[in-house]
Amino acid sequence: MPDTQNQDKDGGAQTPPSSFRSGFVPITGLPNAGKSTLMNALCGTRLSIISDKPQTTRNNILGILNGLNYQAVFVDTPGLLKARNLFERSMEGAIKRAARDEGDLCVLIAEPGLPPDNKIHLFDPLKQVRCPLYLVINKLDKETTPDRAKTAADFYSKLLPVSQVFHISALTGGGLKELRAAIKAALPEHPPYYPQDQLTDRWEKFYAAEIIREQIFKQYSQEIPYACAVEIEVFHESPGEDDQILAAIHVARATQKPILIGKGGSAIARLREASAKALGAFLHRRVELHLTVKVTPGWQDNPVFLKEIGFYEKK
Ligand SMILES: Nc1nc2c(ncn2[C@@H]2O[C@H](COP(=O)(O)OP(=O)(O)OP(=O)(O)O)[C@@H](O)[C@H]2O)c(=O)[nH]1
Ligand SMILES: [Mg+2]
Repeated sequence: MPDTQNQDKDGGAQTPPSSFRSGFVPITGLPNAGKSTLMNALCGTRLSIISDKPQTTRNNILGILNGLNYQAVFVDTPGLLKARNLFERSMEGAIKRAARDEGDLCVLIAEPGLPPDNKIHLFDPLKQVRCPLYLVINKLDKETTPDRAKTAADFYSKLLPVSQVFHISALTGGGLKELRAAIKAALPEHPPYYPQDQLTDRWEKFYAAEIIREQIFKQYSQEIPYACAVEIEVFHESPGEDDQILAAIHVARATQKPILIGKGGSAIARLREASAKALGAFLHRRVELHLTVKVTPGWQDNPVFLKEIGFYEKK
């Protein structure tokens, strides 16, 4: 569980004043648009894992920003996708629930330029959002052609009921102050949904699995990160001793196991070392990590397995 105080920079308050604003703000967009980077930047804490590969985030993760007289509950969602199996359908359901049904304000984050033609239909659910829709054009730090930001703004504003447009860099923080202020202004009057020192709805075990997954995304290429699911089998804390964490990495096919393990176990040893270091930094404790690789054929279509590892949410 992250321990950084996520009070908004304009100061924090623990007692909600009478005109308190609070609401849910789903962040949606195509894979790799920068949703997780944006949520982390808005909350000032690293809550969601990030990689340069698409489809890193797999389920809805809350990031709670506590301000002086408001609480914004951001919902980082998986990238908009065309589901090919039960696992991806559960991701798709999570996006639709957040963006279409549960949001008080929806943030659509997009890269400059036009989306690929074959992805345009993925935005259809956003045509029916019941809340205001903010369009956020991201990655302007690396954009050398200003016209492409305008092209994106025009395209999405025509396609969807966009109420305001913002230009930002989630990576450098450019434009975030204005976006944060506009988000605050759009929240309905409501008491805080969560205690005002809470940062997220997920706990250490979930983060342990996510941190190992992030290292898998960093270390392996092609289909391997997508074939893996991480299950924390043991998470044992004992005062004065290193945490003992036993994690199983499930792969979908037997041929993927030797790739994950590498020659003489070299790849899995590197993964274990990098993951233990990242977990130790996250938990502020030393971690003894054990990894096993299990072949769980077709886990992406196995409802019992998906439920066990927390990815199968009801529609
Ligand atoms: N240059 C630049 N890169 C960015 C910016 N925001 C995000 N990125 C990079 O874009 C990649 C994807 O970022 P994520 O935050 O993981 O994107 P996402 O939309 O959550 O992706 P999925 O979870 O896979 O759908 C990472 O390599 C980020 O570092 C930005 O403002 N500028
Ligand atoms: Mg993400």
